[in-house]
Amino acid sequence: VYEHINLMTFGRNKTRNEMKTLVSTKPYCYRLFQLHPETQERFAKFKNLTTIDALKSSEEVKKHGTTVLTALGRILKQKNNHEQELKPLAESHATKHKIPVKYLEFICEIIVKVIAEKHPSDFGADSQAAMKKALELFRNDMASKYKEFGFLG
Ligand code: MNH
Repeated sequence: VYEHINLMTFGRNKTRNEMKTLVSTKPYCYRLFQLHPETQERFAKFKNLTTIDALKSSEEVKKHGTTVLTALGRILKQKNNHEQELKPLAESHATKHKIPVKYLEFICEIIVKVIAEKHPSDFGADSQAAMKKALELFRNDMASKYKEFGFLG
């Protein structure tokens, strides 16, 4: 399904490091919590971060953002052959962290928005649409795995 997704439009002439900078994580990790405070409640380790400033400057939040994007990047790169990467992620998010699909939708939306804001010339309408589609497929697969683990998310 991922074949038609031209994620490469987004990264065609970029080296790995340039891609990393492009998708720098800091701005959206706190934005999820800012826009959707209920999502922060799922993170025991971020309980002490009660102000936007604290969230913005937290190295822990930044580090978690990198963890998330690294995992997401690995999955997207596999273009649909992601069963092995997706399964443990779906399992932990269904049975341990209990993250509803709606929350995945929130973070995906923010990821696209932030990249578009930060890099308008590298991430135009086509790339945005491709990325949105890819993330939608990712969420659908997460949702069906969730069901296998008995979480209706
Ligand atoms: Mn998430 C941990 C990837 C969305 C809440 N998440 C992890 C880990 C990875 C990860 C990798 C570390 C390994 C593991 O526990 O499985 N998370 C993702 C990806 C997305 C994602 C790729 C979507 C894209 N996660 C979300 C959302 C929430 C969330 C949305 C909450 C609203 N995640 C968690 C929590 C942990 C976690 C809570 C555990 C954090 C900790 O205590 O270290």
